[in-house]
Formats: sequence, C-alpha cells, structure tokens
Amino acid sequence: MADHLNTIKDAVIGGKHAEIKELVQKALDEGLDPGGIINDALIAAMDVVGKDFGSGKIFVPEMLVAAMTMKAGLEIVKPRLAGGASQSRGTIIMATVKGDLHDIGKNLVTMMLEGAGFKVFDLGVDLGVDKLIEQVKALNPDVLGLSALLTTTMSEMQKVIGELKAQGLRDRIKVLVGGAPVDQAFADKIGADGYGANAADAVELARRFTGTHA
Ligand code: B1M
Repeated sequence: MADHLNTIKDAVIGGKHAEIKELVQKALDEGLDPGGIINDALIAAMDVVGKDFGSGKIFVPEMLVAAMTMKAGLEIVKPRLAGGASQSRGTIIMATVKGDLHDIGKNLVTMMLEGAGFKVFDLGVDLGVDKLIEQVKALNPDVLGLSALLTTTMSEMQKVIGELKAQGLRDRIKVLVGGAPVDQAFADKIGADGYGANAADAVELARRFTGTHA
C-alpha cells in the first residue's frame, strides 16, 4: 500500500505526466482508499514541490508540470468521490480570486462538495469582484466559496465581502474562504462566515451553512 502511495507521490514530484493515470488507476484497482491517494500521495507531493520551489531547488516550469500531473491523477480519483446524492443539498459558487491562477485546491474542494451532493458552479480562476457579484446575483447560491494561494491575492476576498455588503447581498449568502495562506484569524478579520483548512472542512461547513447533514 505504502509503496503505491510513494510511487504516485514521486511521479507527481517528478512530473511524470504520462505515467500518473495508470499508477493511480492501479492503486484504486488494488483497493487503496481514494482519500488516502489524495492526501498521502497527491497533496503530499505538492507540499514537497512547494518546499522545493521555495528553496530554489526547482522553478516554475517544474512546478507547472507537477501541477498538471497532480491534476491528471485527481481526474482518475474523481469518479470514486462522487456520492451520487439524488437531491441537491444546496448550491455553491467556487472561484479562485483575482490575480490568482492556482486551482488545484479549489478543484479538489469542488469535487468533494459535488461528491457530498452539492450543486457547484465552478467559475474558475482569476475572478474579479464584479464578475463574482454578477454571478451571485444570477445564480443566487447558498454559499460563495473563495480560494487564494498567494499572500498578494488574499485581500481580494475582503473586497468581495465589502461589495456584497455594498450591494445589499451579504445577508443572503454565506462566504467560505480557504487556501494555503488563509487562516481562521484572517477569515474572522474580513468577516467571512467560515474558513476551511482543507476539502473535508469545506464540506462540513457547507453542510452547516445549508442545514444539511449526512
Ligand atoms: Co505557485 N505558489 N506560484 N504555482 N504554487 C505557491 C502557492 C507558493 C507557496 C510556492 C512557494 O513559494 N513555496 C508561492 C506563494 C508564496 C506566497 O504567496 N507567499 C507560489 C508562487 C510564488 C507562485 C508564482 C508567483 C510563481 C512565479 O511565477 N514566480 C506564480 C503565481 C501565478 C498566479 O497565480 N498569478 C505561481 C504559479 C504556480 C503554477 C501555475 C506553476 C502552479 C499552479 C497550477 C495550478 O494550480 N493549476 C503552482 C503551484 C502548483 C504551487 C504549489 C507548489 C502547490 C499548490 C497546490 O496545488 N497545492 C504552491 C506551494 C504549496 O502550496 N505548497 C505554490 C495542493 C492543493 C491541494 O493545496 O491549494 O492549498 P491547496 O488547497 C488545499 C487547502 O488550502 C484547502 O483545501 C485544499 C485541499 O486540502 N483550500 C480550500 C483551498 N482552497 C479552498 C477553498 C475553501 C476551503 C478550503 O473554501 C472555499
């Protein structure tokens, strides 16, 4: 079991894009838990990649190939996460904020929310305040989920909340924030309704916000 996880982790770190799907499929076929593959191999690999980038061991191209490899692996796990709930538990908009192109964490949270039975509108990355407000008005979701991976883009979350207030929309939506530089103190400071440290937290909070529990 551990061997499979290490092989998948090393494949992501090494950007072995051509091999990853087969490796993940094999691990699933041999009975490995999808959650374990995500947490102990795919996410664990990105932690190593982040540290290697931070210390100057690798550069943006390597980080990008590792990210593509991680995404390809996630796609294989995705069908195993779908819970197949027949009724929607509520609707959620997910987006990465303006200036930020990181979407792996957001995609993972989206997959877990969908698996838990929520209808998710994934608006993608680099979403400015105006576009987000327009979509909140159009889709009227229960929850607005915002992701940021850069310390320089976190402040966008505060702008979104400010604009929701300015337009009289704040009371009709819960705002959930997350991403590596975000924490509970920041969420409290900007007046978000919740902070998710990971995808499982995000699902739990979404359930609480919509009053729908498993
Ligand atoms: Co970038 N990057 N990156 N990057 N990148 C980081 C974030 C960095 C920490 C790396 C480092 O220096 N060690 C650093 C930020 C430093 C800082 O802000 N202080 C950094 C930098 C500097 C940059 C660039 C500026 C590099 C450059 O160009 N010089 C550039 C910026 C581009 C931009 O956005 N404008 C850049 C670019 C890239 C790539 C494009 C190459 C690639 C992204 C590809 C993609 O996403 N499609 C990339 C990657 C892969 C990373 C690291 C290595 C990995 C991120 C990741 O996918 N993690 C990252 C280092 C790191 O985080 N260790 C790094 C795995 C993912 C599952 O975790 O996204 O944290 P995460 O999501 C988690 C939780 O945070 C949470 O749940 C998820 C699952 O547990 N979560 C939520 C996330 N969103 C949530 C929302 C919620 C709830 C929970 O509710 C709504």
